[in-house]
Amino acid sequence: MNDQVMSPEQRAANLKGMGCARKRVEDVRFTQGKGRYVDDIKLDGMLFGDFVRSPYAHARVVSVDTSEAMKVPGVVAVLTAQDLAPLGLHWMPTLAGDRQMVLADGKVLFQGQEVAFVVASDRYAAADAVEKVVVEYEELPVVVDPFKALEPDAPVLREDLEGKMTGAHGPRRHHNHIFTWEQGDKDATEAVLAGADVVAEEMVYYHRTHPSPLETCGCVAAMDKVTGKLTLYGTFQAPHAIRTVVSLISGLAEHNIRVISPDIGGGFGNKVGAYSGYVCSVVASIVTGKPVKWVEDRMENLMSTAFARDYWMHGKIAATKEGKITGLWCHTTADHGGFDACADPTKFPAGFMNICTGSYDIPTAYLAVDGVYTNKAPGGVAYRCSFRVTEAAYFIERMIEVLAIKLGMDAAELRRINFIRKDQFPYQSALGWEYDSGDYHTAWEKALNAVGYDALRKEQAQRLEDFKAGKTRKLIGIGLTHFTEIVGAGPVKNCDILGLGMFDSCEIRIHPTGSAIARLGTISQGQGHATTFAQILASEIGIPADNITVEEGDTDTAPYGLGTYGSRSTPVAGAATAMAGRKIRAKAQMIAAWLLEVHDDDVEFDVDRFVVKGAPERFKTMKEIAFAAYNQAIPGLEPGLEAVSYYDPPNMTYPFGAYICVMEIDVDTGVHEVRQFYALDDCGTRINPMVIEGQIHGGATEGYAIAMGQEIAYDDMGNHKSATLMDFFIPTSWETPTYQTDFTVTPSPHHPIGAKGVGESPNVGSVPCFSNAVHDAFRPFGLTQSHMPHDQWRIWKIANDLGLHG
Ligand code: PCD
Repeated sequence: MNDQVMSPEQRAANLKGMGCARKRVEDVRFTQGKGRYVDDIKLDGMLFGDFVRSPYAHARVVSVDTSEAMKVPGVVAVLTAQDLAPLGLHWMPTLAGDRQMVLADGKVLFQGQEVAFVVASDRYAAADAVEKVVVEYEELPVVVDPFKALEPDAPVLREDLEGKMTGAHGPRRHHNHIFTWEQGDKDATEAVLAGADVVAEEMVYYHRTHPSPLETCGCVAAMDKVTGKLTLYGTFQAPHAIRTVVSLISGLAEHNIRVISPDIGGGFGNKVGAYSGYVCSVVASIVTGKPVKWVEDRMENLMSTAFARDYWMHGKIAATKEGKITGLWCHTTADHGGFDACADPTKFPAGFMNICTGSYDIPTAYLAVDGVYTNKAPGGVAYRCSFRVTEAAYFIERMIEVLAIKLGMDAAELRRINFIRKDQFPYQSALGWEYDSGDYHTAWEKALNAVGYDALRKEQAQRLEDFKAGKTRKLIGIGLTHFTEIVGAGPVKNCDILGLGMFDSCEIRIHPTGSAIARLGTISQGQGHATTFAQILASEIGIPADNITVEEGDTDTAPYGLGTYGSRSTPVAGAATAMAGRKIRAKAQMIAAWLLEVHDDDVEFDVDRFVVKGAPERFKTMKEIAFAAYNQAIPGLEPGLEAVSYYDPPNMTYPFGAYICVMEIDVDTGVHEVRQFYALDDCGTRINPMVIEGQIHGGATEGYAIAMGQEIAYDDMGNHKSATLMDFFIPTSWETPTYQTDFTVTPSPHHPIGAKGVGESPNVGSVPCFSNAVHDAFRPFGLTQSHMPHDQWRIWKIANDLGLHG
């Protein structure tokens, strides 16, 4: 069929644009083992770096003797803080306005901290030499509990800050205190609490965990001494920001630095920050004039590069007897480890934790967060979470359950009567955000109906009878969650990282034959941007997605952008893509009008062409227009068809979802079984339903891991107890539940295509959902709060503490 006779629907389908479940184009190489990851990069004469790490969580470094290590065949250099000091590189700035040791300078503050960097001709020689570096330590008292860290006589962790009572985020009131961040109205909230019919209070702990991507962090630094150009390949979620930071801290001119993020095997927030390995590799390459590769192993990844969560959230929630919430109060103690290296926009030391009023119309609220130093690894990354949104969602979704218990109400009903109503959007929250759009009641009813909520409650009640009658040892828990996220950082006016405004970008070049390349400031780590961003463009400019290459991650070619994390690519770079597409379309319209010999206003866009209004048989396809752009002398128009857009979003987007989990719990063994998991997501306009479904499956599986077993644990001496995958729970297909996905569509009013982010939603929403299911099973026996992860032992312990073991 030629395109004269195809219907607009058929032509639209050919584009594989927005809404199409287009197969992921990147999977052609991934499924054939043809991806190119950092460790696949092999350069001539490449050397390998490896770290000597501290066995102690807190110790003075008395001496470092590298002489024996230097004798190991193949060893080229061993760097210590002393070598980096003359360059001013023994410490580096963190994303949170603190500074962090690149290599131990006088003391170590967490187990696994980098002490020396060995550079050798191969990785084995480097590892052998690591064993030969002799470090003399003098142990110091260890603090792993953030509450103990704030006691008056707690050991001083950061001696470099001694006497400095002001930090990056205001006053410090103790030597291990980092900041206090306050939002909302304290007095008003306390007045509401004092006069409320009902107040529920709880300490909700979201334990320390780790993103643990399949591929660990790594880089290859290659300094070309002839051209003076440094090429840095790495697992970077924000390649442009890394280029700027490398320039600022190394003094190399930014145009002489080229940062390349090749294929990335999962990021999940782990690859946002800057790590010692990057700095040491760059220095080693500059010093030796050879490329230097550093790739951490699994234990190093779990011990040193980043952590997530570790928030102690003390909450109070006030309501009327009928269950209308009147106030929310939260005080969080945030354990940041040895250095404050949290990855958050500069003005938000506790990220977007102030979204903790969730999906509810809460008139009065107050939030305070205290950041605290302990002898644990630094990081505080947004593990599939837009800067502490997951902590906020967990907090409010637990507090709602706790309030329901106090009120003796059904938790689904309690949510229903407190949701922000559809007609209240845009909604100004008590903690400072303007929610763009939402329709929570519709989503909630759809979810409850889909699982047959009333029947489930009846079944649960019957099971409880049977349990009490001694007929069964299994309880049923029904976990409910309605979450609201805030993603797409962000307006430049209030979101920056290290002073870099958080816009994003897209540059499009249409080739003469009607195909195109689009380059973006973001970088896919598995999300499928090459697939989905081409779909946005296909719909915007009428060129089939299959004819559009999407390229990211090379700072020499891509326009400047802030990268991919915080589910910001769709809200920000996706918007830039649509806007750049519209610029192309505007020029194409002028070309078409000239070709058709009519006025610009007399042609209109129709899927993949411009047609003369009222004369549909007269048209020029985008393919024809592209050719003309390069081959016709059009009066008043430059040749070519290119556009670039830098997009500063007017607001963030607020995706939401309704999740329900049905869990069977064996009281005697603590073994659980997820019988059903239903996930309804509303991310506004959906670009690719299949990609979205994949995102939900992946994120919910991470959420399942976090809620049911994954934990970064330390003993009292600061020894890391979960640095291998034997101890750190990663679900296999065996444990992974089956998911049922669903959706509603409430477009974002300010996004050019109405899309909101979705990548993080399933992690944010599923953790409270799984956790609420566990709690719900034991609600009839008086359980109000039990900390995650709900592994077998802890569930058994709940039952035992409640006297259910006879
Ligand atoms: N989408 C669609 N539609 C809508 C939305 C969205 O379709 N509406 C799609 C897109 O396009 C893409 C995805 O989906 O593709 C996602 O998106 P978003 O949400 O926008 O996001 P992004 O930015 O792109 O990404 C990020 C995210 C995050 S953040 C995370 S963690 C994770 C997620 O993503 N990571 C990952 N997902 C994933 N996947 C994979 N595979 N891998 C990875 O690594 Mo952070 O902050 O970093 O923590």
